[in-house]
Amino acid sequence: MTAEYKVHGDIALITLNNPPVNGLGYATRVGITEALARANADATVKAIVITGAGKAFSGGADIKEFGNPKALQQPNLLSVILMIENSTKPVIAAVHTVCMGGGLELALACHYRIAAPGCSVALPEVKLGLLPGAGGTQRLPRALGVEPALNMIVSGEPVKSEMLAMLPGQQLFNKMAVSLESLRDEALAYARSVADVRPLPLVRNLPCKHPQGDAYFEFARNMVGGMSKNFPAPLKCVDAVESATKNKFEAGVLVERSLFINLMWTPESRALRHIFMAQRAASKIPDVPSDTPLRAINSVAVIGAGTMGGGISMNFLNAGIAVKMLEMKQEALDRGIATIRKNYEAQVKKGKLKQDKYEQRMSLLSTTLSYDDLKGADLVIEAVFEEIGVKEAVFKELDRVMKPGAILASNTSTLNVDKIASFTQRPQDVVGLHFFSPANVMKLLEVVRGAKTAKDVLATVMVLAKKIKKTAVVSGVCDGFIGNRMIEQYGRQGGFLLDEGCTPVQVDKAIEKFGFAMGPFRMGDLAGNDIGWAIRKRRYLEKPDMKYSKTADLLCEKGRFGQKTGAGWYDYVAGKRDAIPNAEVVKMIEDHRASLGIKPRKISDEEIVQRLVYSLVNEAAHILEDGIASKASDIDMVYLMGYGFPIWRGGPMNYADEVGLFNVVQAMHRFAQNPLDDARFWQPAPLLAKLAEQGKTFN
Ligand code: T1G
Repeated sequence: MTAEYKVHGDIALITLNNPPVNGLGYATRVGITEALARANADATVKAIVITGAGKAFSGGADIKEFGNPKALQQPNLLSVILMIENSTKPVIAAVHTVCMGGGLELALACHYRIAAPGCSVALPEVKLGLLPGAGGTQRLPRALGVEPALNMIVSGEPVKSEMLAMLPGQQLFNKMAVSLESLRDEALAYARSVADVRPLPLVRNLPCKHPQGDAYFEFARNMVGGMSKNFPAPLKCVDAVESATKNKFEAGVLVERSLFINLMWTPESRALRHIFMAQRAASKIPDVPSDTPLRAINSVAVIGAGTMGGGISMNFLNAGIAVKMLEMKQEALDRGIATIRKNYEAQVKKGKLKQDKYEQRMSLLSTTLSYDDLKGADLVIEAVFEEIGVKEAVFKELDRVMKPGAILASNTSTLNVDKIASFTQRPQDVVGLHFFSPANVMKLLEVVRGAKTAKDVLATVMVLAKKIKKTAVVSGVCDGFIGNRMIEQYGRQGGFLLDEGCTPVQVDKAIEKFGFAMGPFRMGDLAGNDIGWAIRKRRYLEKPDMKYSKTADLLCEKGRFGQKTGAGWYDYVAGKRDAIPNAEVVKMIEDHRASLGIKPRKISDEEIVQRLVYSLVNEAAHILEDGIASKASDIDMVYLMGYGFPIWRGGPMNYADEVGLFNVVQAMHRFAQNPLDDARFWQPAPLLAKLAEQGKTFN
């Protein structure tokens, strides 16, 4: 039953019960209307309380229903809300834990609201590229005041109930309960106390004005417009709230409705809703049951106190998990600790971290020069030099000292995790945890599943990833896992584009206009061109017939490794990150092109973007075929969280779906005609060709 009904004396109690967050899906909406009708028909009932079972009052409309007719099936949320407002008996919302989106809109339609302290109250629709579509933009300003309401609607951020109850003149909460535990009984008592009060108060009848209306909303538009480039919803939120101050309630609701419906069909909203579901889907591994018992992780060991080791350690310290860092030499340990301190002190200086929190985190960090000190750790992560011989030595030692059941993880970004596991007697305990640099900042974590990695190890690291605020995506074992395997093709296209007539600036600008944080050449300069150089040397020894541009090698032969050498594809001034185009590099590209007998041609930004992005899509389709990734949305999460793909486009696979796979395949056929490109690569992956032919999508 998704809306339980029980009468306590003369008060009817309706309890929403649609786990996990009492989403207001169709069945729940029907349940509410039936319960309301029953309460209104029962003469012994004097008032009605609505509350939520479990860990939410309500998380809002059921996002899983969006885009399908069920979301609009009567009774839709608007009808439920009207039924509450038209009830002949007072309806009291007893809110707790989570009261968001449509859940808050439902509460706002009630005649009274009582809240438990600690309840997260929000209208987060803007984070889905929407705006509150069931009266929230019209009622919240009336209940809370225009400015606090607009701030909540434009940010989508939750505010604690007790904070809102303190706002002067607020009429959102008529009463604060003493506690979560006493909320229900207090709500029943409060209902009795207002049962005979007439007229029934309605939020819609409250005034909604702002003393400096036009000036305030102009200011709001300038602020919001500046922060929401590429996202249409925030400015529409301003329009909707402004309409509440300028129109009667009924007219304002119509404005809200039309804005909401229009936003629902924007590609940006589809992308954000896709990301919301993709983020949660990533933690589900098809063949690992959700109730798999987890291994306890109370202490972590990190091998290597370099940039990666230090960054990785910080993630666990931030989550309150003790870390023991091991190095070969004391000065390496000292350097590592100093770097961690510097990072935290910078956060304290910016006011992002309290001094006592910083000290508490540092108290969880210890160091050692001896493997024997690690044996008690529940998880050990090696972040040593990216060379298989070094990994072998480390894992042989770990196999010797670590207690049975400890998880042995490698932070390798390109080496074979099965090979690494074979250095131990316990391959079932070995897994790849590929953090992205800077490891304490980047949200993405590729969890590399070895052939023998145990299911409880996977389940454990997926839950741990959430605890250290990472978005974890499971990858199978292949060269480059998911992200780096795709970026190889992206980088190859970048090289071909230079050989065919582009400059680094033109390629970077085109893809940055598309929305990438950085184009391939600025990114190479940031990461270090020598890293790609070393990978190309190894990789193209293994695949001698793989076609690729030698331009990047020529650049590295000049020692132009990027920001770390003050010069790469661009020049850099010490202490600044501005990428300054360099005429010699352009000349080097032109000379190389001439040496190949290539006549440069003008290449459009559209072709640049399509070749860069569709190379990701085609390689991703192969990754899906090879079972390296289990779902297309996982690949989107990798590229959104780890490679700067524009959020408002939802990831490469979502973007390809938006363009239409038929059109992607057509473009690939064109690229395959280009003799300077790699025609073999541009053969659409069979999965992509099949989906395109069937008019289907990846997601
Ligand atoms: N609809 C459907 N499923 C939802 C959901 C929702 N609104 N919110 C959460 N879930 C699922 C989620 O997919 C996951 O499922 C599980 O609940 C736990 O979520 C007209 C149109 C509520 C703060 O945007 O912010 O109302 O993975 O892992 O960390 O104006 O979920 O277990 O299968 O995030 O404790 C507006 C979105 C909707 C709220 C809980 N509401 N949700 O966080 O758990 S639009 C939102 C959240 C709307 C009206 C409009 C969070 C949470 P699974 P979780 P959590």
